[in-house]
Amino acid sequence: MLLKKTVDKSRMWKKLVSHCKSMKKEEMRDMFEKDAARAEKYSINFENLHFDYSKNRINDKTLKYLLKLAEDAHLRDKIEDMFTGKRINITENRPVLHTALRNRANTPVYVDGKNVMIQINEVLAKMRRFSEDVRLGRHKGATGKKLTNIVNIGIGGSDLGPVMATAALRKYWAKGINCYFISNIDGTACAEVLNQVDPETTLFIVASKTFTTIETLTNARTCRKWLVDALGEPAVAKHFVALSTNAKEVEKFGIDVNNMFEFWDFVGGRYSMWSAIGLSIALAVGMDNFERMLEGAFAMDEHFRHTPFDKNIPVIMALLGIWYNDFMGFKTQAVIPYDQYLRYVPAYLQQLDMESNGKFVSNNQEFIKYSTSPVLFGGAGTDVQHSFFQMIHQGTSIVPCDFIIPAISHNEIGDHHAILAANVLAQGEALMRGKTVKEAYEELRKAGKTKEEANFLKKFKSFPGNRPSNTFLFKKIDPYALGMLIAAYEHKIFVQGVIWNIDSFDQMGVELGKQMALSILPELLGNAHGLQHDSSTASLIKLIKKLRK
Ligand code: G6Q
Repeated sequence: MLLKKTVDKSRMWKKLVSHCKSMKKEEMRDMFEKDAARAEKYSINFENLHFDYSKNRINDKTLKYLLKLAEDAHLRDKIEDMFTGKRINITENRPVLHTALRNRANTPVYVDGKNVMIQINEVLAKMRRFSEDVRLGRHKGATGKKLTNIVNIGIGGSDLGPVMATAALRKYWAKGINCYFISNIDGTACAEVLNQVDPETTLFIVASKTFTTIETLTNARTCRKWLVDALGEPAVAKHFVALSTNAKEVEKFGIDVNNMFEFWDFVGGRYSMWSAIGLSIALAVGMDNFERMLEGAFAMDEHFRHTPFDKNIPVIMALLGIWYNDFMGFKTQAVIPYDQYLRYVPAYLQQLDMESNGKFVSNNQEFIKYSTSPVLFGGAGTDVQHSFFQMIHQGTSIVPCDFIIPAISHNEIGDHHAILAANVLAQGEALMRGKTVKEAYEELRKAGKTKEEANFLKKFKSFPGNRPSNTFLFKKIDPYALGMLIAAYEHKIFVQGVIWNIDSFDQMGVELGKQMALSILPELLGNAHGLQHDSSTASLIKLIKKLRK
């Protein structure tokens, strides 16, 4: 179902533009003062998640218009299209079924008349068998030792999910197990991991959907050689497995297809940690915990699919993002987990959001004139309070923040968690309230400054406030909660893609650079000349070659 008019020409968009003009004058401070029930009104409780979106520059009218914008985009139908396997990735003509990977109800999902749940369940069962065999020492290395070092070789979607989730679930790792990740083509990535592990106890997982990615294959070849040099060719069968959609290339690389864990074209790279790509997670935390993560994601899927939009966490997250990005003009988004284990969540979401929605062509093949993906960044609190928070509080650009905090830490030591929680709450409140110049002056006077000193400092010490944030409060970050959290962001991104009328599931924008790298490579290796480059690139090539001589 293609929309005839671009969304920015729609009636609701125009209404939002004019509504935004009046909302720009509103202060959240006042809105909270006038309405004692604001927090309750603009919060959603779902299982162990409390989502508070009251510290946003919105009122009922804003939400009404935004919700209508979603309806006008036929969001309800589009959600069903995704869950039921319609080919919504239109440029690649593929269904988008990461939701089937965690469909714990096991209801059939059909692609070309075939119930994909059968193959999904088979791979899950194979993952269970293998991860238990390794964890219990039944699958041993070539010299009879238990495999305790797990090295995932993959990049982008075949790396970031496992990196993020294994770190997030560190507390659930089996005793004695260690996880390493090699993604970058920089030889340092390989060297640093290989320096730490022992071939006899190391399992290499080559994770690549296509099995043609130059970084992953180069790294995998280096690791394979390292292993063969130490233990001989037959060791490969015990020490290497592959996660891929491409059995032919896996075999060509020299991994037995029996040691391959399959997934399929309907799983996008950045949506693949729920598939065989999650094998390193399952090895680290055990298959039961991996499946708990799937269950959490499934719970969020069900919430997203069946809850009215005004009480629907991913839908509200998406609409707020659109409100800021397209109307208020706040084009960045920070994600700040106040949980050390979640420190890679911002990097994970950076890919998920920006690779999915960083698009400039609509599904109607038109160049888009409105703003799509935000620039997403972040890091763990409280660390980031001591780095970029200066800009978030007093900079001239406004950055809506998502704060994520568990009520209970995995490491309850003294007052650590209370201090952590006090900080996240303080940030949200400070951003919202700010501090007027008058308040700053009075505070300075109270602190004993002279009138002159206070007058000099009062503006520097003031905070504009009226800066938005959402708070995601979980009871504890367990595998289930992690699944819920990540699925909520996936669906947020989906909703935004629907409203922006873009294909959130391709990534054509990464191709040009790859193509050009392939043409520059032979020049750097010294066996090609004369390719046409701009003068800057040409002289950089020359200089690198000279410096490497
Ligand atoms: C994600 C992207 C991309 C992909 C990597 C690795 O959605 O498609 O990040 O995951 O390029 O690709 P392979 O898994 O095919 O090696």
